[in-house]
Amino acid sequence: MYRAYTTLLIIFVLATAGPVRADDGYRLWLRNEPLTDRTCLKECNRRFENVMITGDSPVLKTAHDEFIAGLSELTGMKINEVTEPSGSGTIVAGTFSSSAYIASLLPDVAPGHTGEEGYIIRTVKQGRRNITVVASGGDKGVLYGLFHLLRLISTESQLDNLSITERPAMALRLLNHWDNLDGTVERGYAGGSIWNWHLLPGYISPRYRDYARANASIGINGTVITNVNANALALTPQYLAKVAAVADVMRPFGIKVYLTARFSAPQETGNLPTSDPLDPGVIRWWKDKAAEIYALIPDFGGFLVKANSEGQPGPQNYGRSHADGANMLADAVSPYGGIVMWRAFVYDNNVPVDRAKQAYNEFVPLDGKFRDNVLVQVKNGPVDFQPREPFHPLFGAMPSTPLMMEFQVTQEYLGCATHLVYLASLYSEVLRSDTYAAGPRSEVSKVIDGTLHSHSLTGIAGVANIGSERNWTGHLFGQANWYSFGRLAWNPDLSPEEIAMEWIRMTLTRDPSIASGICKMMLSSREAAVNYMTPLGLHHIMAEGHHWGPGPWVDHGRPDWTSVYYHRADTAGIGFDRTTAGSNAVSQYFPPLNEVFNDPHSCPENLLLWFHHLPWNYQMKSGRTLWNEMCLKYQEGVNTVDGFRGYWTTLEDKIDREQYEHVRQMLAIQANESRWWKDACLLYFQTFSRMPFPEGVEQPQHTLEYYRGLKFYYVPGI
Ligand code: GCV
Repeated sequence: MYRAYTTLLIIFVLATAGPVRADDGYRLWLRNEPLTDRTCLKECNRRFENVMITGDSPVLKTAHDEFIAGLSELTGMKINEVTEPSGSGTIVAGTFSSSAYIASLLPDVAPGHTGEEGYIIRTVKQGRRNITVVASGGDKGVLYGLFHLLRLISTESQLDNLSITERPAMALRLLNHWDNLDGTVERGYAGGSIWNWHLLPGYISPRYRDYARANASIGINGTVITNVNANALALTPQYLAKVAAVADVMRPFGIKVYLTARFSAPQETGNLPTSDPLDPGVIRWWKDKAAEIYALIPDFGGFLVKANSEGQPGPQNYGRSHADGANMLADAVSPYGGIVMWRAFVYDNNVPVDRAKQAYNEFVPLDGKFRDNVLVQVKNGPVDFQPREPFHPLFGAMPSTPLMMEFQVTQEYLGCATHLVYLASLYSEVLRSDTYAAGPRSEVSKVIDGTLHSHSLTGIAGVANIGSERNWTGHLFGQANWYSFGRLAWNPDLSPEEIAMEWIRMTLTRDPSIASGICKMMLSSREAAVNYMTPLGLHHIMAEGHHWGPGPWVDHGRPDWTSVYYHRADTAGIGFDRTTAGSNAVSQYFPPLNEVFNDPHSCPENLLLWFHHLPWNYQMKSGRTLWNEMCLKYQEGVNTVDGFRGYWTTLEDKIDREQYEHVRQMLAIQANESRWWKDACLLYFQTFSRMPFPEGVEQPQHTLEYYRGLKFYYVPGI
């Protein structure tokens, strides 16, 4: 009796004592923690106890299995599979063509309204019975619609009178893996590659499937599984068999596989004397290669190419243009519906006056010269994924060419996987920037979603932060960056706040006040990182090679790989003069932006030193000198992270203990590293400003010599 009582007591304590589970993060935002809200559970019982999903294609089968599994995990309900609506509520899901019944439930919806990937979720009343219809013109739309419904349930959102119509803004929503065939990941901080090339195709890791379902749940429909610094071996028969095995896992989740193409592959693995894109032998080689790939992978997506950049081979090696190279590959894959994504991140061996201008100078003259199945993939800013850059001036400047956005999800320049930096704020800032290409309201999002210049081939890519670590992304909050990339690729108008709240509710907690506290922290985290790393438009002042810590003193080697090239600090002032009197990069922007950026008084202060070289005592809008403002910005960044640490400790016992402890330790590292950035940068810049630190700025912990002397070995990602 006593023993039974004790057991009962233990069960009671476990069930009521708050989060005692240990969540290692593997399940991402799909952890489907059982609902506790009684009203929501009652609603689910009333509306969703019967499920009728029509169609039996592989994607619809995935949709069916995912929905049934998700709903059972969330609600614990016994779900009845029915062939016609019954009971008090039924979910009816399928394509318009798979079921005349579905079409009859939505008589006002014209065929084709949702497209293949969009969907409608609607509550239809039949007497006292509630039918929730999830319908699409294509199988993938049904999959995405059911994941949307699961998200509504998981976030305990309102479930009655649903009337939702969704269509993705971009056709191609891709992850780019900078994963090498040797299992390392360039700029990857979450362990090794998830692709086990050695064991493929014989062994299919369960992780591939879990990766696919996570991506499908946020609408990602393609993955480039190899590094843009490409290895020609990936295109050999041995490796193509491995790629085909990965594609087989991705297909039922609506995800296409793409590869990077090494431009010199015809010579390296094909034994041709040249890789000249106009050479008939080379053209033949790529056509045969495409035929070989499509025989193995009928839905192969196409190629992503980095050419004539950072030592990669390309058409310019043969005196040909980027368009010549891209078009040759495009012709090879076009019979199969494949595409080519040609990167605009180029810089050649001659150091330009201003690297920020180079991509524009090389690509604008090629506008209109690419085949219809080519997209030019452009990084969000003109230099390289810095904590803050202005949007890339190519957006809007190539009206006859589909431009694809490339964001970095992995945090190469944002503290690697150690810092909590919520990137939806960065993505959204860029997507919402007005290019003025066709007058006001010509936002970057309208360039890439094709509406500004009428393109139907549209896309967006995110350089993945995914690795072999158990929690996928190293830092738990890195998952939010993967999640928000997918959500913004689907709908660039979503706010960082609503995306964060979805992610928090599905990943961490449904408690409204805790969720909003965590959300606040996430929303201020990107600005905090900008402040403690590169405030006021500073950029590219990181350490050499690993790009993790500060290195404003880096001054040797190729000039446009140094820091001094970018900050140009001297006793007169600091900043890169890109005005009409300087490198004139401002002229690459449309009016009135070029004028706004050209004048330090109208230039947004958060980009001031990107465009201007200004004296240390230049007066800022706050009335402070530039030097004082810079010092206080660095300090503000540090203080914000200290605030995160303090706030996080209030969550002990309120969220899962493993999640809590993981983030607690990461924030402690981030707080130290934010001081490292502040101290190193301010001490270095002080050698030029020769001014004291203003009140409110903590004294540096070490000397400049100490920071300059720090050496690190084996930093991941190089
Ligand atoms: C894949 C930066 C990174 C490189 C990366 C390159 C690119 O230079 O440091 O690691 O190479 O961008 O985007 O091609």
